[in-house]
Amino acid sequence: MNLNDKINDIAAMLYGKSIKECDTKELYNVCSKLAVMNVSKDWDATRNSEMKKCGYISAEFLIGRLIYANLYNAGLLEDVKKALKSNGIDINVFEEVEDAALGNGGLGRLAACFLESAATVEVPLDGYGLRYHFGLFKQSFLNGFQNEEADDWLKWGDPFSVCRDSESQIVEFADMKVLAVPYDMPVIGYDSKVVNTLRLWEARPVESFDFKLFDDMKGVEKAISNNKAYEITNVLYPNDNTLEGKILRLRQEYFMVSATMQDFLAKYKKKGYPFSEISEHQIFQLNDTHPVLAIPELIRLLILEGLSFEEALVIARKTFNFTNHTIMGEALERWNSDLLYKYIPEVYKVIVMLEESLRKEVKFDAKYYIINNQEVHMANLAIYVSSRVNGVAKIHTDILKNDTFKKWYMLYPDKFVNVTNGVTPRRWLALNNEALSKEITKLIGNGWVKHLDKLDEIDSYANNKAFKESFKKCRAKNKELLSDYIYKHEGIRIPTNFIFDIQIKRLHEYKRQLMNALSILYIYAGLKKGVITNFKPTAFIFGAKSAPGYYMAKCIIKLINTIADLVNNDPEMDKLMKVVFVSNYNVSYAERLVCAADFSEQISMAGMEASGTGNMKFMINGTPTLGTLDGANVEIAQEAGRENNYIFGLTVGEVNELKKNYNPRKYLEMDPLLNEVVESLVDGSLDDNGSGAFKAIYHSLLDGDRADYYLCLADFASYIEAKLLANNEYGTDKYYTMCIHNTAKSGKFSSDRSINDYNERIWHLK
Ligand code: 26W
Repeated sequence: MNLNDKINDIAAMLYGKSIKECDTKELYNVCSKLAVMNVSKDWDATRNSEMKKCGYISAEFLIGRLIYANLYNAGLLEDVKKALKSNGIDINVFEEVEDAALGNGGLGRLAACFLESAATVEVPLDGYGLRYHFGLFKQSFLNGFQNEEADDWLKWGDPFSVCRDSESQIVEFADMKVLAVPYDMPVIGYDSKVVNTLRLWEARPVESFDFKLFDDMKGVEKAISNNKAYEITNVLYPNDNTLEGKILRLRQEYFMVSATMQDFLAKYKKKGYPFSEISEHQIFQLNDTHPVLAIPELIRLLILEGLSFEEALVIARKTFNFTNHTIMGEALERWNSDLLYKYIPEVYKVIVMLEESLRKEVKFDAKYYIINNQEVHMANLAIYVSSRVNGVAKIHTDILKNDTFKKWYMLYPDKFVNVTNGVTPRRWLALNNEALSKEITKLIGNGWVKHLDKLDEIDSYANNKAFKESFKKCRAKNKELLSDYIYKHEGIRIPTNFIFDIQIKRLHEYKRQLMNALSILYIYAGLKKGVITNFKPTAFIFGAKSAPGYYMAKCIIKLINTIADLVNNDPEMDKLMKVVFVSNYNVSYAERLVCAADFSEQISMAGMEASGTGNMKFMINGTPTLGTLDGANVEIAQEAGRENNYIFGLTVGEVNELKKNYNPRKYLEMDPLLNEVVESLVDGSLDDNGSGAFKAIYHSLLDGDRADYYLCLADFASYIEAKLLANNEYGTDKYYTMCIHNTAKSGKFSSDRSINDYNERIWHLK
């Protein structure tokens, strides 16, 4: 049957229409189902195969828009494009389809890249998580302040999922029982027979499922209890890097892992293997501490099966591995003991047993115990039981070993391994950068899509005139597309002959969007005074969401929007500078931004960014990094050569040294222009609508014992120097050579490599 007929059949089945009659939403559902049907045999085969598997348990899977990636990976994209075209439909209509934003930022997007890569390199890795009804909020600006709205992603339907309600589980809290209903998505790899599963659990009231369990409740009581059940998977917590010690968050975490562990054990028992052999068939990777309750939950379930605590612990120790994604104190999860005892007492009892077992084994500083100060430290629990613990970039793993978890490392040196993060080259080069992909393929064939190391073959063209010319054209084309898109969505026109200097990531003080903002004010003032000359016109582009309750981050958004107003409305700046804060930055926006960037801002205070993955996306697309020696920037500079990036600022060692005795005012005394810029926060030249936002920023920089905690002022001089050097070198022959070196040397940052590393060092599958 030809594709046209197939598509029409699906349209007829779903909507009783031909595709010509379908609207965009219907078309989207039809074409998605086509991809699912196409892989259904391989999906069955993978699901039912007897090989050892790994479950990647994560509270977040930031999968974004799946339609293009799935069609592409299934080998259907070009044919579907043609089939739609023959019906007068442009496949670009799917750009309207909203992202599934079931994650906050790096950790969630990493989980999505990992699943795609595992399917591609044929590693049996399944995802387990939560099916949030509302994903990360949609962002708009009101007077330059962030405004949040609900993200109703399901209004587009959920065509990639199937609901397997016969595999539902019941999760018990002390005060309620909840039904966990699984929705499964096939994870389609590129050119691969392995189709893994992403299983997301949805919470529903148990009542309609088993009336007897609720016999003792009536009327209103039942209604309240029903609502409480739905509440659990209603919304994704929008905090990135801050702990929310709330009961609902605890319920989410326990709900996710209890459903996952029960589901696994039920299937395992059917197969009839002994419990002692669990880790030969199934292991789990815990994505940060959010799923760590899986450990006591599995032990609890094994004890119910008749094992002793000691036997169950031996099994758990072989079954779990743990990834840490941040060293920020405020993000390390601790749960109040009373809260755990109140809502999941049986699990808490197991945690107490683990604590006793740990105390028998070692004498530690208090902060290393699982239960300390009436709180359960999830990272300590995870490290104690896990077989392997990993950081996400070399420098990050070193910090874990030598600092954050030092005593653990001394106790169990072999537990600690590094696996540097990566990103999928299908989404982050092949699909988002059509122009450059074509040129690369022309030169070296398309093997790079599956083996990104092959990009090294273009390195010898870094000085080739013709290739440089075509690289330049690709960039220009992408900038045009982005400029149009930004005009359409933000109402601001960025001339494409401007340098596109881009910082996109969650808004956080440690990521130092504020330092970038101050540098823009500094350049603005410098240009006006004529002390900065020969400046090439630049558009400073930001994209970021702030956690709704993160006051300082919200102040910084307001500041950048205010600077944008100032600069964009100044006729003197018309041919020199633009500033744009794009609204509702998300995965799909990122795809357009990373392929159009001339410089990638990765400017966190050294020691703070565990890895970063945006930095890798820019590098693969040939954009030099303007960055500190933090996270994976270190490895990026190593791979590409430091001379092909703009590296500046204090190193981790220097940061630690300086922090012993830091005086931010010193830097203002040394640089009168910087002083002027900082004073402009409070001297009335910038209007924060009477909110006090800029005064708050001013104080955070200069007052109290946390003054300029992230060293924006200490790093400022070297930042400006690097930024102006980059500006100066932009557009030259040397610049494009640098760009090509970056793409050529980016092979390491494929998440295919990360998955292979996990498999070799930790999972040992296949
Ligand atoms: C409990 C609240 C909370 C929420 C999110 C705590 C911690 C988080 C995440 C761990 C934050 C996060 O996304 N970390 C990022 O993980 C990426 C993938 O490894 C790294 O590239 C980023 O550097 C790191 O900030």
